[in-house]
Amino acid sequence: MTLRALIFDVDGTLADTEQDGHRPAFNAAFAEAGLSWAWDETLYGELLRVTGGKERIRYYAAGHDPACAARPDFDELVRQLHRTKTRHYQELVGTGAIPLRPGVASLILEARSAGLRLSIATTTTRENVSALLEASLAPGSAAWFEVIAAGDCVAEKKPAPDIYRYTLAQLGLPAPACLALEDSWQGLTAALGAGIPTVVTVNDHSRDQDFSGALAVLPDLGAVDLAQLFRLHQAA
Ligand code: XBP
Ligand code: MG
Repeated sequence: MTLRALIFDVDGTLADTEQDGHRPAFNAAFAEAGLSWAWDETLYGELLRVTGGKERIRYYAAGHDPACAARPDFDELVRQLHRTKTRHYQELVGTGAIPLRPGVASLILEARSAGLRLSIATTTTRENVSALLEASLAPGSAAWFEVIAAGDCVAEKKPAPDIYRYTLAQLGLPAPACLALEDSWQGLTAALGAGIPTVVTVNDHSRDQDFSGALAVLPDLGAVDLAQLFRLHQAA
């Protein structure tokens, strides 16, 4: 089937946002709330197994601070921490401190020129996606993406296929007419679960994960151009 749309994951695929973006934003939110929690790089690498910021906070609290997790206002605390974390993340990303990964901008520009439809399927929030695109791709570039499926718009986060099914429904396209770009096992599993052919670009967190079923596993998007992605998609 002819390729009609690219669906990009955000964290780890468009940019290495986790260790230098999300992690310090979580830590700033914990400090602001008077919590003594601090996520170092090693711990955060382990916590990335859990997708979604609120889910990650809950998982950490259950294992490391059960007294806090048992507080009657714990649900509200998690929501408040996540709101604060999102504010810190946007401030940080808004400075342009987190560049896009190699090949990302040129692929997006090439796909736009070729008339391919562009969309996003991510676990993070829509505001975070816009902040990154506007600061690190181009002002106004969030509008280049016809569908930005983000965060809590579905019940189950990756590796569940929900966010990709939602994206397909919004695009009005069948899965084989799309190509997903992902960086993690959770993301690949979500995209394949929705039947979408997927190319993986690995990063420091994901390079040892199992990417069975991917069309290709690449170091970054600088390793391919659009014509090669079309060929990979056609061979699927
Ligand atoms: C990866 C994630 C995200 C971020 C945090 O998302 O698991 O949860 O780490 O974002 P992606 P929030 O699907 O883009 O790879 O705190 O906004 O949830
Ligand atoms: Mg990702």
